[in-house]
Amino acid sequence: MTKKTATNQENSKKQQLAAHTEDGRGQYLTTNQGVRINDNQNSLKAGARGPSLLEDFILREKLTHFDHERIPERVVHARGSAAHGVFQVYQSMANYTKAGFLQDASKQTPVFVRFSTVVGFRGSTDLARDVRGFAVKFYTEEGIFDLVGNNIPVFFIQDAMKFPDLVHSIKPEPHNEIPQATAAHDTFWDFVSLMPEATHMVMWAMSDRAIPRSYRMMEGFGVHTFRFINEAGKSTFVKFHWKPMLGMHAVAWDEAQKISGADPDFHRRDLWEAIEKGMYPEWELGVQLVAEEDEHAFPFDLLDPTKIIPEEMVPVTPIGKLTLNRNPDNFFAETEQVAFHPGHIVPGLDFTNDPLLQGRLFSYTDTQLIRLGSPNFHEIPINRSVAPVHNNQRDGHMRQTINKGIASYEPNTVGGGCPFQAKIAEGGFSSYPERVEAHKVRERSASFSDHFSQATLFYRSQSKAEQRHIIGAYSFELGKVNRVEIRQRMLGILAQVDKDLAQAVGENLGLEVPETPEQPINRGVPANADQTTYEPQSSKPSIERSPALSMLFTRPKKMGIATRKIAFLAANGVNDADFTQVRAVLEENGATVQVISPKLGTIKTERNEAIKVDHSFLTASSVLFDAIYVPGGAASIAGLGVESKAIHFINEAYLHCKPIAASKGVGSFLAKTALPTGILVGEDPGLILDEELSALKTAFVDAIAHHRFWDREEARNVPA
Ligand code: HDE
Repeated sequence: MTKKTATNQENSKKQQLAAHTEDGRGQYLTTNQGVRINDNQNSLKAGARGPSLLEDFILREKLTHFDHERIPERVVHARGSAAHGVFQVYQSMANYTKAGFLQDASKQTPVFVRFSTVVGFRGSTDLARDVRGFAVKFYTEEGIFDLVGNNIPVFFIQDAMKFPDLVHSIKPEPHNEIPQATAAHDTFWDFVSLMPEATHMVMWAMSDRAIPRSYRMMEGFGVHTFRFINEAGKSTFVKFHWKPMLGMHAVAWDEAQKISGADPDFHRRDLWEAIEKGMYPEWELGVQLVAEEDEHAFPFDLLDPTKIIPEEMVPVTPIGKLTLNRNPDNFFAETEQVAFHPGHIVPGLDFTNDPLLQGRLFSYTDTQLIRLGSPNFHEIPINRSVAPVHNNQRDGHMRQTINKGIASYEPNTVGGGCPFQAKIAEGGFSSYPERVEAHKVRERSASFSDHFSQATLFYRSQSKAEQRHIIGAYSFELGKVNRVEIRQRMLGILAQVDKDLAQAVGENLGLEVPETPEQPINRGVPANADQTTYEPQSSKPSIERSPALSMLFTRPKKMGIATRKIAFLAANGVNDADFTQVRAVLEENGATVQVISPKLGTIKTERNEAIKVDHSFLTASSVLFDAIYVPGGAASIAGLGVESKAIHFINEAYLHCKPIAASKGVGSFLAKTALPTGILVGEDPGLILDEELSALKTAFVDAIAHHRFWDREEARNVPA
């Protein structure tokens, strides 16, 4: 992440938004009609103790507007956070696409990016185990392009027809609206255990990808195969990837559940604070390109959204960079009212026949009509194109544009034939003339029926720790399922993916995995169809292992500790050198230090310097920090030693495999915690407990950059 000057943030979209931005500072309070208000405290009454008068237009206007403040939340992806930024291509992509924003390395395209969870309601927690939305609106000079993706590169289902079923199964159960923001209940697992096509995506959702440390530390994917179209009209298949410069990091599942209580806004706050501090989050846009003639060169179908193209088969080429550099001014006006649509594309891009994508092309406009209430949602400032908009669409609720002239049809002569069509050479959009010759059928292509091999590839490509977490996640989620037959059916599916995985989950659930499990039955079959044509086909993964699928094998482009949050546990009498030197080195590296003490206010160092306390143990929790440091100072150590929450703080950070550093002389306090002593400490590079100050500083920074020490999980037995 880099610190940028404010001038980089000036762009056409910002200027456009400025015209719609209101600032009440230094202004009179008025009604919506602009009348200055003299009394905003009392309604109009017949006598001070008398009845209110209907005539009170100020009260009526205020209450009416308030009564209508809420709009329907998104049916999925309701909870989200967004930011403004820019996208810049590294070099011209003209060989593949004529899209204007991908031609010129000196051009910055304004963007607005919204991250979201999928299942929970608007007020739910950020740390749910869930897929994350990663939706990018490019305000290009040729119109709006929305890349409406997720942080997982595949989807649960292959055909849009199943989307309402999927969402109904994962949302809270309809009779009692329980549980909130989680798949861990009977209806979801009932559905996916009957739909083997979901197996691959469910595997990703059970992995650490579904509990990211930060929106800034997760990947994004366009999921479907799209098309690039160049000036000559040649088409190349393309899959889009966003790769975070900070690398990918997750929290522990136990930690995620506790963060949901301690700070349900954890990801929202993290994104907001990073941008406010000028530590701008960055991603590289990568593409996997497949020549048109290679459409059938793979053992899977490019149109099947439950499949990836392994990066080892087609590398991801970085083509540009996304930087988020400005927080929204108003959550509702921008983040809530932004309307994404995979059908918003510009010349140089086109769709494929992926049946999931095709259904999405209908759904997103339709959903904005109910959510934003009018076909004029494109006129809401955050949704406005910076390219000029001229057409003969007219009227409707809340129309903003004042269209001049009498010609609202085309062709016309009374308006001079305007607005007129653009030739392709003038930037007019034309669809790729793909040849289609077929019967009209409701069918699933046989090339979509391998449901397990990429799930196997994913599982086998994970590190030991990641596999352990996947086993834990299945065991947790299925443990929340009440009907044993659903758990058993899921074990049958897992057995198709990996026997050891099924065995480990089965053991945790107290269920047997049969020696030769039966092939799971696909229940997602049309009434008249031949069941055999819909049976899941097991085939060998096209490659044995794909290191790119593991979060731990994928190294960040920018290693470092910028924006990491470090808790210093200290009380009165803290050692000056320990405190100031370690703080200095962390802050020089861009990390944030917060002082946690038994009480709020200030503490005094050994040399009587005052230090501001950021949190008492009452409002702080180890789960909100990336690493912990305990400076020396006999009185400070004694003060912490009588604070059970300080001991719990350390134990919990240890449980979650975080770096912990303590200066020499802190032993009496550490002895009260569950940290290992002696030789065992040396075996864990995340514990820096007996080093001189200079060595401690270097080792601690390295350990924080490493993020987590998951190997600790194998031996650990921590009372936290
Ligand atoms: Fe969406 N999806 N989706 N989706 N989706 C919506 O549109 C839908 C799918 C995604 O931050 C809705 O404006 C259907 C895949 C994101 O505002 C709705 C199908 C992917 C967001 C909708 C899918 C996504 C949405 C709800 C299957 C990843 C949030 C509110 C045919 C590639 C965008 C809204 C934001 C939102 C429909 C499947 C990503 C109802 C019918 C696959 C990131 O229109």
